[in-house]
Amino acid sequence: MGETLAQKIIRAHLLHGDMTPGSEIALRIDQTLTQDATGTMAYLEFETMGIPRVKTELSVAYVDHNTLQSGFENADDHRYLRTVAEKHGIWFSRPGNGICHQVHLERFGKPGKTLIGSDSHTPTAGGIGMLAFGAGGMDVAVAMGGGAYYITMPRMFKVNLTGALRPYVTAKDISLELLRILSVKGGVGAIIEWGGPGIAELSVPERATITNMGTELGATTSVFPSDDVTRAFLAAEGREEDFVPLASDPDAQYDRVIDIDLSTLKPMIACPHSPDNVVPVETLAGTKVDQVCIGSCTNSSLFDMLKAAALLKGRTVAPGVSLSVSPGSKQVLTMLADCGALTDILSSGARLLECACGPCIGMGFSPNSGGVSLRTFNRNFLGRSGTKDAQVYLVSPETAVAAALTGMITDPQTLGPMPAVTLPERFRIDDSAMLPPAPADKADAVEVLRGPNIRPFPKSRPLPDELTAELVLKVGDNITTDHIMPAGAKILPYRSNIPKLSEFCFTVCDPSFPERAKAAGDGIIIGGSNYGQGSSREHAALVPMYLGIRCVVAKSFARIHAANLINAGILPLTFEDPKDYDMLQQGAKLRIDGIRAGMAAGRLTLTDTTTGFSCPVVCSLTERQQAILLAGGLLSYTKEHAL
Ligand code: MIC
Ligand code: SF4
Repeated sequence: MGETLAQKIIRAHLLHGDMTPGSEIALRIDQTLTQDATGTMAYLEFETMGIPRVKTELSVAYVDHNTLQSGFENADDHRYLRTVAEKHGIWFSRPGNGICHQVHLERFGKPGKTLIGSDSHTPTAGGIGMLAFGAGGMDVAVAMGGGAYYITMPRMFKVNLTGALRPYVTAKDISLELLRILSVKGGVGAIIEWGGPGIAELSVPERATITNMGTELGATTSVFPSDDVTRAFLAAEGREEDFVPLASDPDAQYDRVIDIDLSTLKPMIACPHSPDNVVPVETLAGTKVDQVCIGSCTNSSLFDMLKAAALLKGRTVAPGVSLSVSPGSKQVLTMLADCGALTDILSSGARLLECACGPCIGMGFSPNSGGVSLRTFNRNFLGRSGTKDAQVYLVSPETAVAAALTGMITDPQTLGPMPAVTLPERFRIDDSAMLPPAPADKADAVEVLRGPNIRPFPKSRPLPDELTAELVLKVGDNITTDHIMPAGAKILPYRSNIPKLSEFCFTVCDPSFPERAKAAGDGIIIGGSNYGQGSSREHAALVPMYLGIRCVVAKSFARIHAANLINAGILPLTFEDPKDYDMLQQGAKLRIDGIRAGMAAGRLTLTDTTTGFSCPVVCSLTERQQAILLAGGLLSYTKEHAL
């Protein structure tokens, strides 16, 4: 039987395990990336492993999230990242060089290679035929040290594209349509492969928009074949030698096939506060808009920016709208300047922001109170923009420009003929903002510089055999990591300072949580389904661990967050019968006995000692994961076991 493209890459990198869906596999990782908001922790973890140089083919430290420097904290982090990278054999992408996923695609992505990154949108590199996964910082640290990356072998989904997109209908609309069909849980446990005749028309950056948003489906990753389109992109980046052709076998088997006829698609929009809350743009036409943002790792390529510039040319942003444009990379920005498109953007009244994540993570440009913001981004979770009562919608660059010009949600198809946009055959190659690591024989002389914002990594405790703990928080379905550990300009600077960060934990849901959790000593959180969706931030596990959380019992977990909980030494359990969720009330005293034996048997009993209610809970952990928990987290485990 033939293999899918993802199965071929997995087989070529398989270190342990068998490729039966649902069983644990260990993969050799060729490349890693970090961004600054998760990177500081990842490198602190790497340092504690005592390995002098990374063992990957390539590791890169990007700075793109915490670029506002309203105090010393972010600048300290940048300096730490630059020096720790230089010492340990890691490339350093300076602030201003661009968003990690966009720059990685341009300069480093290679078809057929594996990549893990401490950012959930690392699957963006699937647009160039890489098998790329978002992971917690500790997993990235282990991979940098030459250790394997463990995942559950996914099922294989295929999205088969036929037909061709009509003007004003874009790659973003394909992603939104798939979110409408599958929901934010629809890709859980699966790799999504894209194929069919329709992909020939999609450039690598458009493919990357789609693989980027696969994260919002909960998918393990998403991947496109490597074909003539890939070769042309690599040639434009001056890296044609990195091209290898890759495709699934004609008789490859998929667990699910979804057909989308591109010619029937319309411009789509995701409504507040979830990326799967999708309807056609035309159904909301006329809704007043306060703010429009174009950029983010989803839609900040040269192609996206040129289209936006062509539509803005000679026109003026509506008086009530504030429009921001953040190109994805220095390459994109300088090419916009070279061809004059930047002038068209600025003349329209747009505000140019840095080549960074910016408004996507609430790092500036928060909407006005109750404001309606249309963004070309990938997430619109409650409060993520920095304005709690803002209404954030997700759209394509074309729909974003239409709203910026008219002041209301507008189907871009009403703007008249779409101006032609062509991409140059060669991109502008200037890697001056990408600093190489010190050569191995000079590394000893590099001093790693730390400021007062860089606090030591918090210590986790081995899991006890009997746990008595307070149910400190009960939350509902689809709790995101933005609920657990909010971000934004005020909080992100403390990503290297867990004690300070803990003051903000879960405050979106309950401002009293940090105080109550601390006072409770040991704590348990009860969650609904898809607990921990969204970001890869391990802080959403490290901070609860610091506040005394020992266990989370949920109806189901998002993949990266479940791994982060285990890495932090927190026991993730699921209800055998989801109805038992209703029987537990916040404040109850809970007990779990015989944890060691129960983990091995896959089943434990949770008892509410306040009411006497008890219920079975499922503990589906591999032996390795059990050992990590018993050791008190992945760092303690790696100290006991060779990588
Ligand atoms: C996000 O988009 O939520 C982030 C910010 O990029 C996160 C990483 C982080 O929290 O630092 C992610 O997607 O993993
Ligand atoms: Fe940055 Fe937003 Fe992309 Fe996360 S989703 S990497 S915050 S641009």
